[in-house]
Amino acid sequence: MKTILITGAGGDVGTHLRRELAGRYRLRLSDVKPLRPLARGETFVRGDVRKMTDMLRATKGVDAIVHLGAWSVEGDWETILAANIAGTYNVFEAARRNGVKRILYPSSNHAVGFYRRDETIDHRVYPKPDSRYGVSKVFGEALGSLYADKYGMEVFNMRIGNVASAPADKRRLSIWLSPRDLAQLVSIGIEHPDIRFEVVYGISGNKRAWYDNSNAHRLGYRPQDDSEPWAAEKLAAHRDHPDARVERYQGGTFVGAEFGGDPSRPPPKRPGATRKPARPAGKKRAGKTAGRRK
Ligand code: 15L
Repeated sequence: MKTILITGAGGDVGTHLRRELAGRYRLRLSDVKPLRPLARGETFVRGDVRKMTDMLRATKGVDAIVHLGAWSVEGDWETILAANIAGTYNVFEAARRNGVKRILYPSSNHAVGFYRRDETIDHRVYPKPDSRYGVSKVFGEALGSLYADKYGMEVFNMRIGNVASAPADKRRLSIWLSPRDLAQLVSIGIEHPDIRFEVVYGISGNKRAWYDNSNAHRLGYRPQDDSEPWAAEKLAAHRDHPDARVERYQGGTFVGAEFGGDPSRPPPKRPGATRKPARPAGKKRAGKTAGRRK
């Protein structure tokens, strides 16, 4: 049985993952605060991602790492720098030094949050982060790319939408990821024999998705859930945000926060996104033209 390190295991996503992966892997849980009680098959190692020595200890002897330990929303620069930039570097570098090849990196929808909701984007689009938090996720993807190309690490980037037992609101109907679909995606990231560097979207099979998740499907992902059963309820409860940008862009409130641009000016066009309705049958999907990996 493989031993999997989960950093930041005490957070929301880690808590879902522990439950879903129980019995399938030996789980080494790491967090800044002790986690109690531990289930069978779990061990705990106290670890702060901001400290290289902690990460060297935590990553020793594991088969793969799910690196969840981070600041998980927008934050001031010092917080993002320490937890998400330095923290992610520490985990990749500690893994490299300990000979751990495979890292599952939970990127975020906020790495591409400045794409509009009437666009469908795939895994090859140019990043358009909507926040310092989103920038830190782009950094993590870039670091993974470097470690894959330079050191032969196997890096599986999941641009996660929102993990919850049910979609929280209208926006999350498009980006919801159920815990069991999260576990399926993570298992693919751990087990797939041909991972070098991949980007997939961490969403369930949502009818209202803004993403073309064909790369995840290519790797065998078959989501079991769809947010649609909650659609009527969430749409009825929805009230448009007073800031139109929050409704226009995929990143929602992360986009509106601290906005300093001219809202009447359209954002620069980047290759790789199509406006809905989706392309006519037979035409190439968005994202096949820019310098991308696949
Ligand atoms: C994320 O990346 C965050 O970690 C999570 O807290 C949510 O804000 C989620 O995105 C979202 O966009 O709903």
